[in-house]
Amino acid sequence: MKALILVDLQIDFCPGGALEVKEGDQTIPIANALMDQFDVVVATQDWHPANHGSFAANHPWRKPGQIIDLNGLQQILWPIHCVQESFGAEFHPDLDLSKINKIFPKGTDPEIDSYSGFFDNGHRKATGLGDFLKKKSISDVYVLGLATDYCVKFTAIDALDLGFKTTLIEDACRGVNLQEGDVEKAIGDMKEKGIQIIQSSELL
Ligand code: VGL
Ligand code: ZN
Repeated sequence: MKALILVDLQIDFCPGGALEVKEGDQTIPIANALMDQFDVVVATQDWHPANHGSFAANHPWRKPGQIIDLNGLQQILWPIHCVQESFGAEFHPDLDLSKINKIFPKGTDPEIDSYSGFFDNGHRKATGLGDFLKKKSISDVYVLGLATDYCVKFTAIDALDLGFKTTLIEDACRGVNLQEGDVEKAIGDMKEKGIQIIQSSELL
């Protein structure tokens, strides 16, 4: 059985959003076109409380892009984004929600960030996504979404580590590229670990 994981296809990660990813919205039509091919479709949703520790604005004098120690973990500071119940935290309006079986919110604990859809960045708490996929007898997962160099990468790596045969749909992802080459490096890291990299045309 095959599952499609849609990572953070939210307004704040698309052009005009609070943490906009270049061409982030170009992933949406591909996601919609692919959903029918899967037994299970799940979506992760970055879902932060307003006092979240990853927001630069919650740390005196800090600016987005700086790195701090947040409860023992290195944390890149971000602009305020994906605040629970806010407009920017909603899924992109063109995303077809009718075919999504379950939504997994993440980043809800103000004390720790969560790039992966499976665990927080300290691997302390699970979101339930892994158990959900196992219960549905999923063997293969396909990952797409935003952002390639953060949430997509860590979601795909955790999927692989949990024993799923894991494939990244490269053209259905876009990255932040805080530093030039970050997306390329993220793809290389995933490939090296054993994640298969494909283009959506290979499925459509
Ligand atoms: C993400 C930075 C902060 C992502 C989420 O979805 O990749 N990046 N929060
Ligand atoms: Zn976030």
